[in-house]
Amino acid sequence: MKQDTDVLLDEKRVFKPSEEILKLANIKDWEAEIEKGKDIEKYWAEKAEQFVWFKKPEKTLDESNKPFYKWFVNGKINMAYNAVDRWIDTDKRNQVAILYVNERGHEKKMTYYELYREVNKFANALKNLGVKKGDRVSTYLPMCTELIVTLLACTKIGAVHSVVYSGLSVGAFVERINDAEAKILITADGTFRRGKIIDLKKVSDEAILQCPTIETVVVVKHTGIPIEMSELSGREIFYETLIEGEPAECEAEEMDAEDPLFLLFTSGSTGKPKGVLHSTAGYMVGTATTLKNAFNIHDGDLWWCTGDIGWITGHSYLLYGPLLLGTTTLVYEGAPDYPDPGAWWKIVEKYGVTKLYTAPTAIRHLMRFGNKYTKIYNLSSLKVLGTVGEPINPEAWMWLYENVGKENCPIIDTWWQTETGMFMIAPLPVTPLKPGSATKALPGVDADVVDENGNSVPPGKGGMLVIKKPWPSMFRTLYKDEKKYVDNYWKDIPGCVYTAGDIARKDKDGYFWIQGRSDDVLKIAGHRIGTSEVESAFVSYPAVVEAAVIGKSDPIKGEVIKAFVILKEGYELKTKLIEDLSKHVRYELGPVAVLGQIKQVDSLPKTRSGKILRRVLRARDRGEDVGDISTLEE
Ligand code: 6R9
Repeated sequence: MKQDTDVLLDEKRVFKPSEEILKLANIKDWEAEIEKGKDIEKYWAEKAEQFVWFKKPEKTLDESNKPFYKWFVNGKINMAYNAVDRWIDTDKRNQVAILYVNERGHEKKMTYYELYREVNKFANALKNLGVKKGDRVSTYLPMCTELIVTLLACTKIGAVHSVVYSGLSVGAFVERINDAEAKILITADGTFRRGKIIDLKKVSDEAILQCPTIETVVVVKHTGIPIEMSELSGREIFYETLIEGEPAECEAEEMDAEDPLFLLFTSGSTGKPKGVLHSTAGYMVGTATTLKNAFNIHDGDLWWCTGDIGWITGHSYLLYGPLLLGTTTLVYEGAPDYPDPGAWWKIVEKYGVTKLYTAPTAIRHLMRFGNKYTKIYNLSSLKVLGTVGEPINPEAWMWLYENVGKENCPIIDTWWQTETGMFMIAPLPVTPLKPGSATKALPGVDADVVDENGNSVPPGKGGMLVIKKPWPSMFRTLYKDEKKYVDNYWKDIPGCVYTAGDIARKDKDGYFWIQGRSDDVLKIAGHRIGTSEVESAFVSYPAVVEAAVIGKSDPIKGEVIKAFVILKEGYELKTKLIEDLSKHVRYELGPVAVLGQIKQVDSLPKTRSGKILRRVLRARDRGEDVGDISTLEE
């Protein structure tokens, strides 16, 4: 949701931590910790000591080939070893690692030891399928324990995982698998959603026909609906058949600190989604440290991140961060309001969730039902709340603070990105909070708001949000596109500065107020989608000649799609065509592409070089001044 920061900068409310929060805090002095984090090498080197290394790094940071930074040079480490194996020899062995719950009330608990055994079995099975270090393995799975097992099994043997979000459809699926040149696909029969079962296998069957690199499809029986397995023997195999009889021990592959860990596709402002590549050690250090700091994680916590594993939020803070800290992580499969709008609060009460991390769009959705449901259930186990995905508007912040947190829980508004891998701007529980501000950069992170010359802008003035020093869990490149990595992120400002693509302001206290994207990336219900992707989906429909797409603000989703289409002669935008077009876009991109409005036009504003001026469409749509249109063709 785009923030009106002029109004927000006048925000006078400041929420100071209570005595109890101060007492429980791992870090009690926020400013002092930020000071400590200014020596980034020293700070992050210390944080790296929490892990078991096969070989300690020789150097913390190598800046010799900017922006291709290297962290923990020549260190040898393994993710799965540190997230799972390490706990087996401690009293966490029988602690629940994963608590899976679904909207039907079914639950499944996996202790660290059970997780260890299953990861090893699946890792051995993957090896038998010919998967080697560096090979790509894709998943198209619902939120389930097998997804977590798969990803950990990949990291155990050094395979690079590439998760395709189960809400994406055929078009997006094919593109991602082919770009990753994945060898193996793990999918499931279906997923539970709002009382229905969504058939994932059908999507995967259709998509896989266009994915020549896939050698084997592994199918998880998750919902139990009948499915058809392929006739081609050997190509499709059930997960349970595959791991049957596999040994429950598997040696962890010694990975170089910089070896790739995973690929995750995300939308940019131009072209197709790009594969964001994360590497091993830095990502581990960054995610574990920021989670521990921002949410004050300690033994006994029940951590619940409501984000899907298909997005970076799920990778960093549902799976890896929590397990690296030896926490219990809750995996929920279902919608927040099914079977009723008390679904989440019921889970908080039943299991005693202590830390809840969610999205502003979900909060705004649940706010509509008032405070009835948050009153029915006892939410007193909650200690810290957090949000991610888009700016949180002060109304949603206050609702969460008062009705869910009962004015006892700090709200950790975390600004970060797929590319950053970890939280970048966020408070600690002891930070004085202002509703709607993510406060300041975390210790060890150097963020700023600058003009096009890279100079810090004065308080209250808008500018580009940048990161001035490298951070350990930074992405290392865009898969197979180093040029785009450099051009898109590191070239806008002189010197080697990372531009995030967001506009922000700082107030007189140095607090950041993020305004939204400065490029053609939409955030629909917190999900990132590029206008160009949506436009290509439109023009791949026979009746459409040309399309331009902008974001339209929406009270719940933050933004939805408004499309302007030029139709072929003889076509008119009537109900049937609108329906067909909506269906087509959904088929190509999945339900994340929420259409707000489609409008038929005769022409689109373009530059002389033929680039669509979405800025002009946006301004006209909002009834604002269109600004400088000297480059407009006509
Ligand atoms: C983690 C994630 C990144 C973009 C980012 C920004 C927006 C995320 C935010 C936020 C304001 C926050 N964003 N968190 N804006 N306040 N707390 O969402 O990654 O999907 O890559 O999106 O999301 O615009 O640039 P990703």
